Amino acid sequence: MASQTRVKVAKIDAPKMHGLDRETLTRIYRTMYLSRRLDDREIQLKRQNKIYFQISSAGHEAVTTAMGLLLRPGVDWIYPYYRDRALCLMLGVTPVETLLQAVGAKDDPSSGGRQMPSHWGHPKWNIVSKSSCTGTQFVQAAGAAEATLYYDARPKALEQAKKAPLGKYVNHERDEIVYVSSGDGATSEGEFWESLNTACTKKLPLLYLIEDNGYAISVPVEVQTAGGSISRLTRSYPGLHVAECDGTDPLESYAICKEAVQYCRERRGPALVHAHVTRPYSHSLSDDEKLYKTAAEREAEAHRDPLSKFSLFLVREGVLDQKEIEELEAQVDSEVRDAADAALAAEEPSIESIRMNVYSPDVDPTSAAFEAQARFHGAPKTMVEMVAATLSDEMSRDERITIFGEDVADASRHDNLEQVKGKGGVFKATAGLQRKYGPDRVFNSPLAEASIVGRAIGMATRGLKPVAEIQFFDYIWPAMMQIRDELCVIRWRSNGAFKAPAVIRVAIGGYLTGGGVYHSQSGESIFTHCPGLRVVMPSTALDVAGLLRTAIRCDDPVMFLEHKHLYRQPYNRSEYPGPDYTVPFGKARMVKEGTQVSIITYGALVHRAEVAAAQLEREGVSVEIIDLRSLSPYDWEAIAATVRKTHRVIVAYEDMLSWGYGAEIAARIGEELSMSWTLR
Ligand SMILES: Cc1ncc(C[n+]2csc(CCOP(=O)(O)OP(=O)(O)O)c2C)c(N)n1
Ligand SMILES: [Mg+2]
Repeated sequence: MASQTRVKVAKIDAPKMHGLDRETLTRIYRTMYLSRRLDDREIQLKRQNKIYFQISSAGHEAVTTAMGLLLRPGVDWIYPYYRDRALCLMLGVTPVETLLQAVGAKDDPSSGGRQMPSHWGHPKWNIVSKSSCTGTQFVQAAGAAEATLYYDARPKALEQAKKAPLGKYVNHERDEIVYVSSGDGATSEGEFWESLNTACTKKLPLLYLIEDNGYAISVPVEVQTAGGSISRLTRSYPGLHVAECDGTDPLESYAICKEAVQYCRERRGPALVHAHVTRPYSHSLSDDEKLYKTAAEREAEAHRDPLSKFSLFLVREGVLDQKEIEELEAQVDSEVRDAADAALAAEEPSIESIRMNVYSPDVDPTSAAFEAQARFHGAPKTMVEMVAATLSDEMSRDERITIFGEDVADASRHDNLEQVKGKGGVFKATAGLQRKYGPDRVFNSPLAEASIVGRAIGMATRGLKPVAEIQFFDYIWPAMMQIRDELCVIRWRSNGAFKAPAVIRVAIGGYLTGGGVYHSQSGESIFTHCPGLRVVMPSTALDVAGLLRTAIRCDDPVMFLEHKHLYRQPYNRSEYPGPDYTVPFGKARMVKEGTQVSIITYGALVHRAEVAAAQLEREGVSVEIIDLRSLSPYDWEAIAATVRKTHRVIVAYEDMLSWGYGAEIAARIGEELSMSWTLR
């Protein structure tokens, strides 16, 4: 047998094989075949109603297997999409593990049975949990690649990240790269372009693989992409290495991907590989491509099938003979049978486990650990000055903190700071931080909200502590999907394997003279609807210090709402309460005690309630005021206590009257506290 092998090795045409030996060529075919058979088995299981959905990697196996030879398992960071089964197998995910997700098993490493099949994720191999949203991965991958460069320069941040919760999954190596993939259709998402822009601007070690199967469900590529070729469109991006390959040919793919990987590893910038692949099994089992593809089209595709082409090639070139191919396939078939049996026998998650990993199991920001004594000093600060002072103290304590957004830097042209004072935010909330902590920690982003949040998610997933800014609440909407479908659910959907404890600071609210309809919006209830996200809204400078510090030190994503009308008011100022002052989430503040009527409020209405209460007191009415200050979670006990005490309640808030935040509070009071009460 050994001598036979030697004969075969001697026959291999090395340049034609791009230097790959017989063993590697066999491994390539084996993985491609294994991936296809796992898809086939899932399809069978779906038809038997044993799984609920199937989306295959068929036709994509060659380029993703080739990529798997080049990426370093557990070193490079992987943002795959659903057709990357072969890549995941190459990186170390086992056949049983891929099927555990299909059956929704408790031990599915991607999600603990919470996501649909083929939503890859595996902390051991740095495969980051993927949602169903097409395109969200691009900006997160950019954030992850920014973390690569950040850790290169700041080893202390890496040490701190390793000590934080889930620190066992924080890793970094000098020549690591980040991989992100999608289909041709997903490149139409704005996030693709936002990501490319950042990757090229910052020369990120980010490798894009676009697996172009010619269709996005039923929409052909020429309708999807101007000119029909994403590589042609992206060639003018500065510093982007762009290459195109036949993604059904593993050897051509290997050669092309190798150059791209090398380009990124050598820190020359990002690279994009545009691979032409096929999609023989329709979009998913819920789709029938015969409805929109002609028989001729489908037949032409069948001729390009990577599996049949490569097995023929291996035999023709004398790498394997027909009998060896058959033996290998029989072995894989048996492995797939065993894997399916094991997956079908696997335990399901318990019903009670559904609530696990919505929030961090390690840090409870509502706990007594966040109660602290203020140690006041210095002149009184306004709310906006307190934001800057608190950020500054936290940055000196924790090198993982990065600050970015629109206009947050003092001056992007760092040398200008010798001559100019610096901007530091349109409200000056981040003034002086770049000057003090450097342009790699405090920097301006392009004007692109989805990527501000998406990049923050990528950085936070890798252990950093981004504090990103959305300049005005009115412009948060491009980031909505990143917030709703990614930021607040990555921990839950990965069953606790990944998290994104970023802080998103947002200037919110009205009462800004001349602000008009697009500088005055509120809408906090939209975000308190999002499980996994903490939402706080301080009304005083002291609470800014306490709650912002808690936001940074906690292990959940936090939306930190800063009412811009309150930024510079004299009535809510405070001396600085010291570098360790925190306020727990979910604890209301008693603004003023009274006996006859309660006002439950927060934000800009706290002061207005105080003014109204003073007027009422003059008329002989005793008013109690509660400032919720934390909206999710909120302090139901404080609400119940004051309502039970006064038996009359006004819920005063700036958000929409109908379907607004206060409507929920009023409804709960009506439902749970039976007594006479008045609602305004
Ligand atoms: C944001 C978003 N919009 C729509 C969908 C529904 N959807 C899922 S896959 C898909 C087509 C993706 O096509 P492409 O990127 O070419 O990948 P392919 O499936 O062809 O590999 C669509 C529209 C989604 N999951 N997410
Ligand atoms: Mg496609």
